[in-house]
Amino acid sequence: MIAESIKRTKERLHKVKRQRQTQRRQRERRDAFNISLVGYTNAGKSTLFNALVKARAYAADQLFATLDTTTRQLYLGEAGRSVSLSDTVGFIRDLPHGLIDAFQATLQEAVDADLLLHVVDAANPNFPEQIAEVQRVLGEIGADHIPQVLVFNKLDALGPERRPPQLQDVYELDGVATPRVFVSARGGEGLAQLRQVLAERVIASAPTAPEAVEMTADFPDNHASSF
Ligand SMILES: Nc1nc2c(ncn2[C@@H]2O[C@H](COP(=O)(O)OP(=O)(O)OP(=O)(O)O)[C@@H](O)[C@H]2O)c(=O)[nH]1
Ligand SMILES: [Mg+2]
Repeated sequence: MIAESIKRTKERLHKVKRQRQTQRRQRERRDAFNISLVGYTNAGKSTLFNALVKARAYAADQLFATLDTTTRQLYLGEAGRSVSLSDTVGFIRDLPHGLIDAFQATLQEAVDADLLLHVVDAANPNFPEQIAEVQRVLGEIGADHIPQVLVFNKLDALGPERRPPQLQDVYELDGVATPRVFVSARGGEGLAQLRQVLAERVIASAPTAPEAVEMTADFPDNHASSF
């Protein structure tokens, strides 16, 4: 009887732990400032994701386990806090019909974002059409109201005659004046400016959430196992 009781208690404990983990994940999403990388396929989203996250990977490690595989914490020193950065699937024209549902499901991350980092392959002569296509899909999934920062990537691949006079300016995107930063995700140029622009956005739109305090108070078990 005692063995049976221990077993049942253990099962209950396991269930409670799982529920708490789910709750914590939801809370993290709600409290965090969520940034999603979106853009046409091959624009360099994943390369940029890695470049940004690696820069401060030390701060991120502890929270990785509780987030999706494509989401990482990104510490923005200029804003004094972390944000949550998600890589997403690349947009592409004329997606086969059978794939549209699966594609849109994976883009749910983008719909929930506070800010979209719209990555563009600036070295591709078709970039204006690609931007238009991404805008169209964002409209379709209901993410066209989310503020954007445009990242014109592959700066290193632009000839000297196409190099912009400054790395940071404003681009008119469907009638909206949108901050734009030129970067080379591969070489690292412009990433400091991008972090600065992101930090300004975070400071402007979200009060600092007392995440650490809340986690300690509500989830001592998870907290302890994370460090
Ligand atoms: N020259 C140059 N190439 C880059 C740069 N960033 C990414 N690339 C290359 O562009 C290609 C696509 O990069 P990814 O990061 O996989 O692009 P993505 O947007 O994640 O692509 P999907 O996942 O297919 O949507 C790779 O060959 C990268 O090495 C850059 O700054 N300069
Ligand atoms: Mg990718």
